[in-house]
Amino acid sequence: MSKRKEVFTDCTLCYHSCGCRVTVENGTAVKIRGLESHPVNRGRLCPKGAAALETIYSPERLRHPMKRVNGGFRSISWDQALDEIAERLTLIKEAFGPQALGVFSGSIGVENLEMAGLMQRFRAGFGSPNFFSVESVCYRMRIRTRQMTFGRYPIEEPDSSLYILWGHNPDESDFPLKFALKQNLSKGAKLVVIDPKRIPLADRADMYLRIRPGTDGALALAMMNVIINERLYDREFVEKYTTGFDKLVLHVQRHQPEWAEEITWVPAEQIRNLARLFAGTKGASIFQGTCTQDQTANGTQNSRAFAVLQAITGNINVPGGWVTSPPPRFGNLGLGVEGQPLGADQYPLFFEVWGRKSPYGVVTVVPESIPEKLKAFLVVGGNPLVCLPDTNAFREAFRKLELLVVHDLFMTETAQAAHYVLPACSHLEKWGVAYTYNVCHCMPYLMLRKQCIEPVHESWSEWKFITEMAKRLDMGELFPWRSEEELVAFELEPSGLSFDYLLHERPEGDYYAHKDYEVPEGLFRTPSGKIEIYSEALEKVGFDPLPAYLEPEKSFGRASGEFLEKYPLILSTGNRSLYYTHSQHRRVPVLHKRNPEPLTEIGPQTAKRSGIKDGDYVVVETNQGTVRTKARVDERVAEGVVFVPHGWGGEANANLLTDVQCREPIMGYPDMKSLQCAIRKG
Ligand SMILES: Nc1nc2c(c(=O)[nH]1)N[C@H]1C(S)=C(S)[C@@H](COP(=O)(O)OP(=O)(O)OC[C@H]3O[C@@H](n4cnc5c(=O)[nH]c(N)nc54)[C@H](O)[C@@H]3O)O[C@H]1N2
Ligand SMILES: Nc1nc2c(c(=O)[nH]1)N[C@H]1C(S)=C(S)[C@@H](COP(=O)(O)OP(=O)(O)OC[C@H]3O[C@@H](n4cnc5c(=O)[nH]c(N)nc54)[C@H](O)[C@@H]3O)O[C@H]1N2
Ligand code: SF4
Ligand SMILES: [Mo]
Repeated sequence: MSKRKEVFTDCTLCYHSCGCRVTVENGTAVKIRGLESHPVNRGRLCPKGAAALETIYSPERLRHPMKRVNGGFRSISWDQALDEIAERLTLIKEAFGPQALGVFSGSIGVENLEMAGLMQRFRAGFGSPNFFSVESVCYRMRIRTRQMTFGRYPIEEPDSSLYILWGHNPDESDFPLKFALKQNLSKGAKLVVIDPKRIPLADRADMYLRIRPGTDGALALAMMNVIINERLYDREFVEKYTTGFDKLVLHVQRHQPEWAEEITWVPAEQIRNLARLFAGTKGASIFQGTCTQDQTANGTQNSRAFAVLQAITGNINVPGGWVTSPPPRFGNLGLGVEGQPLGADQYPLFFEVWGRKSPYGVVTVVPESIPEKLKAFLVVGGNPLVCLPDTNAFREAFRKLELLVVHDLFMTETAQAAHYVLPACSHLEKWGVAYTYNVCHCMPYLMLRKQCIEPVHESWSEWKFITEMAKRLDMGELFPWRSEEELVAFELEPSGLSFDYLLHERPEGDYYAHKDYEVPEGLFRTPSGKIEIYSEALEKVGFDPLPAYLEPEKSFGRASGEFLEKYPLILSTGNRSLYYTHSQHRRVPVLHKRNPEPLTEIGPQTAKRSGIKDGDYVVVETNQGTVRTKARVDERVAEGVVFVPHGWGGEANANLLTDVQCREPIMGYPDMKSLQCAIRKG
């Protein structure tokens, strides 16, 4: 008799963690659908999620552990692979000290608590502070900055009265938001789009601002100028809850809309109108791009400016504004370790604010740290040789490693460069905790990720891999959980929602805390107890304590005339595609069919000037390298701007163009959005 079951679990193919129901027949997952009772997606799945089974049962999944031998790979057993890796790690530790090990997890580790937590525990047990992740290229900067300003992390509520999509395109990158937004637009909510590309949502917007990439901070400062000088700010909120407003008043006087018009390409009148609309709406939210605003010279200050705009208009803890909710309480997998990770001395605010430390090092300093400081690198759930900036710099550095180990589902570009490649379980093959804030008025939500099927081929979960490796390095006692279920139960225990409850009573998940719109005493956990418009934390490390504007390093304002002559166009990389997560999913035929090739996007005038027609092959060149793709000529793209998508490998890899030395000065993020390039037919 055939055995059939239906399992409620979450999708981790991107960080939204949508709920899904998986039908399993005789041990094989045969169907996947969206889970109606899950508040993030309410039964819907995006094309990636709907095609999850094709990813999981892909014929290209890694089958066995592999070892590099004579430039090729040979299959070996898990036991042998782990014995050899442990032996090499021990030798490296003896010769160079434990800090010579770096561990890295990609965006998968952001939504996969077990992955990131186990990696942190492993590196701490080994004695190395060097944990890196995409957190130092992605939205951690915004979290850090909001923490510095509010003492906590308020976020955009999906049901808003005024959506300001500030370098954010939910149609491609934010599946849950796109539904909330469209529903609220039909109920009368307003929409503003600030983007150098007229994204389709701009056609429905009340205002569309075509901004020069990398100049968002100047626009935000000019909005403050208008809001303050026209007395549109929320006086009561400012007086009661903020500190430093008087200094801001003086500070923004020089940032008139006309000043910003020259920098941003946005007409001064439009800036005034936007400032009035924003300040005149209670329940307005800036939805800042999830990485767009970080990967640029003014990154930290952009996030500061958005935080201050929300604060001075009183759009904090009001329905539709930025809202705080209680942080999750989980059993802590990460452990403390002596010393600071690489990059912490150069970019101290990324690592520590008011004694509150984060576990992350700054990944852009990794290439220069190899081979002197790092000898071994362990990559779990990431593809740095496509996704981190400056592929050539990383590739060259990785070549100098004594040991590179990759744990992944597929033979990625990074895996191809490794000494050992280890097959990993997909999310349907392991247990875990799925949590999210960004649903139903930001109420924090927890779900149990359930193992639906047995591991495919010889895949191991992170728990099994790390635990087995730890045993061989004499730190088995740090990993006492006898099963993955035990580990997950440990994580869940402090949350108040137990493993058994989430397994048997609420398989669709549950809210783990309630949120209200009050501003109770002690909400803002800053040294002053108030929202810090003037940030002493920034001042202490030598940066402007008030929101400021810095031109992109390679742009008109800062680069030499000679450089700009050679690279006259602005380059922005990494606009998302609904069909892929970063470098993933290109092997899935239904997804590949929908987005079959990388396309460099330019406006019609820019194309004409370079003699390029839609569909021509083009070469995009920066001071770092070249990329070759077909061109898409699209009048939606601002003239003078070139968009190259990221995540494609080979000659289309956008990170052949980026520069690991071109960094945001406060937190060390790479500039991926406002570089300079040239384009030609080729
Ligand atoms: N389908 C899918 N979804 C994803 C991901 C994925 O790979 N695939 N990745 C996830 C991750 S890890 C992240 S970080 C997020 C990224 O999410 P976001 O950073 O929000 O990126 P996008 O939604 O692609 O929107 C970027 C928009 O910003 C515009 N833009 C580019 N440069 C500038 C600029 O300088 N200023 C302004 N104002 N606009 C600019 C682009 O034209 C584009 O429309 O997406 C997440 N969601
Ligand atoms: N030029 C440019 N570059 C960018 C960006 C940009 O905008 N422009 N955006 C950056 C941003 S914001 C981000 S977040 C990064 C993303 O960078 P990465 O996270 O490195 O990118 P992915 O391609 O998602 O790599 C994830 C890898 O994990 C594997 N994987 C999936 N599930 C599991 C699992 O459960 N276990 C294990 N062990 N492996 C798994 C996948 O097969 C894949 O190879 O890219 C960055 N790169
Ligand atoms: S948006 Fe798509 S890929 Fe992301 S979690 Fe939801 S269904 Fe999965
Ligand atoms: Mo990201």
